[in-house]
Amino acid sequence: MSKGLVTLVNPNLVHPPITPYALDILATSLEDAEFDVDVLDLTFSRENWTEVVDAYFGRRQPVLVGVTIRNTDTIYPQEQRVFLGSHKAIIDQVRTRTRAPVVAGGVGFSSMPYALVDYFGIDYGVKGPGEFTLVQLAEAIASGAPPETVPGLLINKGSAGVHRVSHADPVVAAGHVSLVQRATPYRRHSGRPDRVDNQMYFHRGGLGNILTKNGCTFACTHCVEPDAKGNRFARRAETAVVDEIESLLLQGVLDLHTTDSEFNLNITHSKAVLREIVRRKSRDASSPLHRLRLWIYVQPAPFDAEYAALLAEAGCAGINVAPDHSRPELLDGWKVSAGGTRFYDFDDVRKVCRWASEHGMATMVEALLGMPGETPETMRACVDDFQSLDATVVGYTLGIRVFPYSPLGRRLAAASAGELAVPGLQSNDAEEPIVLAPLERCPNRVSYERQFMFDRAGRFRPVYYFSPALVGDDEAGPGRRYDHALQLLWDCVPPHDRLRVMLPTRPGLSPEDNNYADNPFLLRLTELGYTGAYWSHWPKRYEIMHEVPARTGTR
Ligand code: B12
Ligand code: SF4
Repeated sequence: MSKGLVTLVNPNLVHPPITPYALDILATSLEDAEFDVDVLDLTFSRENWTEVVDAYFGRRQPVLVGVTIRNTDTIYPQEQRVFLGSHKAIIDQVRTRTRAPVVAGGVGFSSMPYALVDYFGIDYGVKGPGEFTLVQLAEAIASGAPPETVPGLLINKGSAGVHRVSHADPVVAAGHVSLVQRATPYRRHSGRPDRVDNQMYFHRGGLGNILTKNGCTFACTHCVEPDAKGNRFARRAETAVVDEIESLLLQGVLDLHTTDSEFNLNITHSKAVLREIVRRKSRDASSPLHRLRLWIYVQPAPFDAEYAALLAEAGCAGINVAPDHSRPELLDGWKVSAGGTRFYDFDDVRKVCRWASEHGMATMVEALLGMPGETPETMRACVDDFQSLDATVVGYTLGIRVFPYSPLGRRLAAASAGELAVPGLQSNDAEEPIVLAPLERCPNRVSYERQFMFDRAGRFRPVYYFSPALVGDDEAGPGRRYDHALQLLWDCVPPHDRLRVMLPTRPGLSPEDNNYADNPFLLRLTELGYTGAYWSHWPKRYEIMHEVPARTGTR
């Protein structure tokens, strides 16, 4: 007999749509624990989500509602669009239709969980992997046990604030390994109204997704992931991963993007997953794995010739590598292991591109410009180095989103000390100088986290960092801070090489845009039936934008 119904809501209204993988994982664990589960996916109801919410809760009353918050905002410096307002509107609507408690989780949520439990006015939150904690919460609710019995749970105590039930073991609290279901495949579905429709996402977004491990043991200065996901690798059994890949392929989801923080860290496990794919392919000529096109996120190291060959044999179509920069003086102390040691140099990037090209795999290489210490000279040098790579596409981002628990966020809050407007702190919507207080000077975590997203009046004002040495003398307000550097960057890239380059833009500078959220080129791609990582089609963007939608199949 079922222990009760749990409803899982996806409030992500951004297109092209991205499969809310988390809900498949959570649904698998809840089902295994004998709960009924409904997924209420609002991504394809952007225009009429209110009616969809009302109709659903008119029909079904759960014991618990779970909401996944994948992104807080675009983290795109020239746009700085925040999604929290629409998420809150959806949560508010849900709460008018049911008295069931509401719990939120997700990677975006986990980057500022106390502030978001408070802002959404919800009952509970889960930072990091949720599959075991959510089941424990549902069990507690079903059996009438107090939520304080659920380790790791954030509880909203109203005027007494948001509190977290501590884990007995601090390693579990930060590493999250034992909170990840690693043994068996997550159940993926298509065409079921009460589950994530994986095939629909593939047809409308061109990609499916697969997780091989959770977390990251590194400590790169700008990155939220070790804190938000877990600072240890929770490696899934490779047979479970490949079973799940087969299940998606049999549903017609042929392009899969890894959702690991980085697929090549830890490389031994990554090779084990690839070997399992290769083993099954070579054993069975009719295996669905022969149709796999895999798209991966990696760091420049570790990477070797054997790895490149395995990737190609397994069906990897494209590699997205994020070296951030080429200059050692900027990478030192920026891209680092937990011990503070840099783990690659620019030569490693050249090797990745060379090996990929030898095996016919596409590459996207990403630079992150504007970090502390960046000057027009280091930026020019970085562009020259990146343009010299044998890469399919090179992408540049100008400016860095600052989160409460990234090393950069903590460092800037310490420097600001609740008093100083540290040079480089920026937000397009700032109406006053940005001052950040470190955690120990804040009355609680809600107020520490809030200052990275809201101003003192409660308006959205996401905080970014942009090296002051890149700003022109005639800056005309916070939203125009990037103008000089944008122009310089565009001037650095020779026109004959622009086709393969993704440059940031501001309105009026170019019709191009490398922001994934509601990007006209990406929407066009999926309308035309293109699949795979969007960047792989970037060099053909002008032809594609003029193409007539003639087919319904995929390409
Ligand atoms: C792969 C990836 C992409 C790929 C996705 C490909 C695909 N088809 O899936 C691409 C390149 C397309 C992409 C695009 C974008 N991405 Co992205 N992406 C990722 C990445 C690496 C994996 C996301 C993922 O699926 N993880 C696996 C799932 C299973 O994990 P999860 O969602 O965290 O779920 C677990 C827990 O969080 C928890 N949980 C989740 N929901 C819930 C709900 C409840 C109730 C509970 C209890 C628990 C819970 O349990 C789950 C299972 O353990 C993450 C970083 C990361 N390591 O997670 C960034 C990340 C999520 N992306 C990010 C961003 C900003 C974007 C874009 C907005 C960028 C842009 N401007 O274009 C777009 C969003 C587009 C959209 N439509 O939503 C940011 C979000 C930051 C933030 N604070 O908002 C991240 C964190 C990257 C970063 N370091 O900044 N992305
Ligand atoms: S950027 Fe660094 S810390 Fe972040 S996921 Fe990648 S390797 Fe880990």
